[in-house]
Amino acid sequence: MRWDIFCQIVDNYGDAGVCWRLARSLSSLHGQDVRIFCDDLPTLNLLASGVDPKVKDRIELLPWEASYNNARHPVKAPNVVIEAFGCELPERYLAGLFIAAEKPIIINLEYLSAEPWITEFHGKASPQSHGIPKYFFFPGFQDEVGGLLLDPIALTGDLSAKDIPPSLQKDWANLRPGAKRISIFCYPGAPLAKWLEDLGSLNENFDIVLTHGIAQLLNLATGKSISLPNNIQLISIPFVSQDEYDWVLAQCDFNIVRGEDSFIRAQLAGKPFIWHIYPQDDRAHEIKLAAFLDLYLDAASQSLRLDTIAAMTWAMPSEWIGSLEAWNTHSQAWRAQLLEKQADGGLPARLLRFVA
Ligand code: TRH
Repeated sequence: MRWDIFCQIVDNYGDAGVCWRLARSLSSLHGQDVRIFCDDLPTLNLLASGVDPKVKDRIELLPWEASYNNARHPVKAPNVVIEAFGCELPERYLAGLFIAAEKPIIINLEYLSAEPWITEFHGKASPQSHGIPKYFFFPGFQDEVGGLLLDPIALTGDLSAKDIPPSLQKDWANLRPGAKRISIFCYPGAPLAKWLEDLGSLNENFDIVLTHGIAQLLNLATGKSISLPNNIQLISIPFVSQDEYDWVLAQCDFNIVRGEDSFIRAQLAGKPFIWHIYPQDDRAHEIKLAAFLDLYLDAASQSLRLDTIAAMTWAMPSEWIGSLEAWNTHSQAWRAQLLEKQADGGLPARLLRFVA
């Protein structure tokens, strides 16, 4: 089938990250023809860079306007149109669909959630005055919903420590053998300086991999360059491609992640993590975090449960680090459970079955 994915970048990288991962899975795991129309092509290209041309060249990454300016458009009407995160389709593109011989199906791909209510709404029709069928599709953890975005890398776990991406070789050479590795990709507002100072009070070496922009966040928060004891080494890495960032997550002992896509990758890496959830004005994120923790910690002991909740709500590391080993074992079991529950192929495969 032919798929058109519409991606509007509201902020940050998650919108592009999810669309690219979906496009790639549909194309390379399921042989689908995919085009992405994006209002910020440079960001999308950055995430998708470094991918084997055999994979990348089969997916068309196009500017938003190409969806209605492209002369080939009327003869290449898609079978499925994805509105990622409910973005609105360009009117002129929609007008082209009205005159297409065969009408496509439109999918409103929603935000990921662990909340129970999504089981009621997943797959429901969203009738439109224009008459083209449209449905809600909710990614999630439960069996009855749209699943998780499994991609070829998650399935093979093919992220060997030896294959250091060229863009990271210089920084990776600074890592100290035996030091615990922590990567950080969070939003402004995390109490990072205090968190790192507390880590510095522990009797262990930590190498802290700061993703693009995090060092500036730290300096802004403290108003000066932060000074930390010698057991803490800060290593700033550049913004890398999505594959390279997945590799970083797999090489660290602990990851701080955020949003939606890195949150899932951290779980598939099978390592303990802090999810810095996207903050919402109405505090809806607190309910979302609690719903996830309910599922994630269902099989955990009482002490691991309390320590994980403390860590996820930014308690200082000294308060919960004693549970790290148990948390590590739990993370591996959680990864195995996720893969088992998504053995049907997860989101891309469920989307295909839904459309069929
Ligand atoms: O960037 P995010 O915070 O994205 C979002 C947006 O805020 C979005 O509006 C919101 O709806 C959503 O979160 C919930 O976090 P996320 O989802 O983890 O996306 C980041 C993407 O960037 C992910 O695909 C990984 C990728 N990435 C790289 O490719 N290279 C890098 O160096 C880093 C740090 C990330």
